[in-house]
Parts: sequence; structure tokens; C-alpha cells
Amino acid sequence: MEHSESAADAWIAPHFDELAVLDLSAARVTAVDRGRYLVRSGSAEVPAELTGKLLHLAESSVDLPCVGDWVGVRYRDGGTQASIHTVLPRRSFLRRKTAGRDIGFQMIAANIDSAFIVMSCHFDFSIPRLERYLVMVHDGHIEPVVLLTKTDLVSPQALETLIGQIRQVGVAAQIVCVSSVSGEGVEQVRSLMAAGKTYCLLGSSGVGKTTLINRLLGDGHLETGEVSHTGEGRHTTTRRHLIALAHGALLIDMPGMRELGLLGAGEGIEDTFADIRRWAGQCRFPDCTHDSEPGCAVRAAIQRGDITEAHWRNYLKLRKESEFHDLSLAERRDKDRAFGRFMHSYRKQKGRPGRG
Ligand SMILES: Nc1nc2c(ncn2[C@@H]2O[C@H](COP(=O)(O)OP(=O)(O)OP(=O)(O)O)[C@@H](O)[C@H]2O)c(=O)[nH]1
Ligand SMILES: [Mg+2]
Ligand SMILES: [Zn+2]
Repeated sequence: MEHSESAADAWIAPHFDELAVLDLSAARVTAVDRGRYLVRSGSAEVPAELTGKLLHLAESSVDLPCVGDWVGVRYRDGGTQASIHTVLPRRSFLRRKTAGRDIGFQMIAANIDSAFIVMSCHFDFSIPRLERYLVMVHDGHIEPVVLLTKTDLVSPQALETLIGQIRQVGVAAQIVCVSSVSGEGVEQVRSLMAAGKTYCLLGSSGVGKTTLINRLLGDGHLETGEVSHTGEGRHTTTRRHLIALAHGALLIDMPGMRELGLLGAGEGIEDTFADIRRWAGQCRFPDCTHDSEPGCAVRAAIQRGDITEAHWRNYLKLRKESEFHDLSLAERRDKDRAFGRFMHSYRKQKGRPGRG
């Protein structure tokens, strides 16, 4: 069976044998665009569509393939088309609450080893937003790395201050400073990416994600905004795409996310705010609400300046938001209805002549 035989893929290998029994081949989803897919096995990338059975068995959109998924496919038309029969288990994932009034989750990408959280040190720098991305990444069992881009637009002292602000909120992840204009840090980013492993770039629109990928590719074949000297860019990336770099690492470019919803799991929050959890463990009362109890270690830490007030407020905010989004039964029914509408439009689109 054809697949890249690197150690990074070892976890998925047993599933390939299961596929072989079903006479299916393993492939990786490299792009998803409104119900249309691209899958790759080896170096060939072909269009693919879902089988009716997979659609029928899916209980929510979370069960459908997303970028980075390993899937079981059957090729047809001389290998120029594929049908996706099954989605293999995910080792890690990025997901968010679906936008709008429908309650549920949207899978953004799967099977990512490490996520680069990209923030421009010029116009986009925001600690609360960084914390939000960190929660999402931790929740999906992915290792975060922070990339500070457009360093050519700030002084070295200003950059030091920004790094200090990140460290102050207890972020232990590696921080890499990059400028796609001067080239600073680009080779460092490349050296962090191992052959056969999968990475993604997460961050607001215009922070320079695609520009960096083009630097890494060395040929600029992905479209970006016009080069601008103010650092504000125009938005161009409209879909997620898994790209193979020359040295064998895989990288997913993402459109900037406008609405970054949270999920109903506290795990990512507890990991991201580990410093607060540490202090909370030292409060006199185990059920301390860190409000007005005596012997509260959290409030003491804030007073001493070990935790900033803003860091604490953002923790409370994100925790409240995640509790709020835990699905009640009634909400789940709404979600199922929303999924039904999605399936309806998907089937209609699939049935349209001249498509897929
Ligand atoms: N000064 C400076 N400008 C940069 C740098 N990197 C990117 N830019 C500019 O920033 C703008 C946006 O860059 P993109 O790479 O398209 O940003 P993106 O993060 O891919 O944006 P979306 O695709 O919308 O999510 C463009 O005008 C780039 O030329 C940098 O290191 N320094
Ligand atoms: Mg882009
Ligand atoms: Zn307390």
C-alpha cells in the first residue's frame, strides 16, 4: 500500500491493514471546499467525493472528512477520481463552535502534530487572542509554537517587550520571531518541522501565514495580499490546503479565522492557564472561588503581580464561555436539525449534473 513510510505515520499503519481487507486504499485529505474534496496518496492528488453510505452513517458534520484526515478510498476512472468510504480515527484535531445560531462543532483540521499560532507584532498583537488559540490547540492535543511575524516593522526593544508579555501570562511554548521581508527566522521555522509530520498555521487574516509558506516553498506560488509597508494586508486565502514541503514536512495553510468560537471542554483551558491552576491549588479552601475568601493564593498572586489582572479576567471569560457551550439535550436536537439541512444541501449539490 502506498503511503509515506516515516516513523511519524506509525500510529496510523495498523488502520491501513484494516482498509486493505475492505479493498480500500489509504489517502490523505488535502483540501475541502463545500463538500468537494481533494485526496492524496503518494504524489498524486485527485478529486474525491463521499459515498452515500458514509453520508448516511455520519451522525454530525464532525464525522465527515476534514483537511488532514486519513481516509479509506476507492479509485475509479483510471485513478483520476476517488470515493471516500471511511474516515480513520483522528489522533489530534482543531475544532471550533460553528458560526451563527446553529449549535455544534466544526472540524477545521485533523492529525496535526504541531500548530504555529501566528501573530503579527505590528497590528494584530493580542494576548487574549493568543490565549484563545492556545485553548483550541491544547483541546485538540496539539503542541503549540508561537510565531511573531513582521518583526521588520518593530524595533528589537519593542519585540523584547512583546515576548515578555507572552511569557508573563505563563506561556511555555517556544516563541519564534519571523520576518518574511528580511528572512529572519524563516530557517528556524523550517528546522522545527520534521519530515512526515504535519503542521498548521493559525492566526488572524493578514498576519503573513501564506507569505511565510511561500518563503518556505521558495517559489511564491500561493496567493497572498499585495506587499504592503504598513503591515496591514488584504485577505486572500479562502480554503484550507495541505501542502508538502521539499524536505517532507506537511503544512496546512488556513484562512484567517474571524469567529473563533470555543468548545465545551475544559481541558484546553486548564492546560493553557496552568499557572492559575497552580496558584489555585494553594488556596486555603479547596473550593475557593477566588472571590473574597481568606487565604486565596490566586488573589495574592495577582496582588504581587505574578499573574496579571487581564490574564485572570480572560481565564474567567473563556471558562464561562466554554461552560455555556456545553450541549444540553435541547441544543443537541437543534444541532441535529442543522446537520440535516447541511446533508440535504450537500446531496442536492452532489446530484447536480456537471459536478464532482
Ligand atoms: N512588513 C512585512 N509584511 C509582511 C510580512 N509577511 C507578510 N507581510 C504582508 O502582509 C500581508 C498579508 O500577508 P498574507 O501572507 O496574505 O497573510 P495571511 O496570514 O495568509 O492572511 P489570510 O490568508 O487572509 O489569512 C501581505 O501584504 C504581505 O506582503 C513580513 O514579514 N513583514
Ligand atoms: Mg493566507
Ligand atoms: Zn482562591
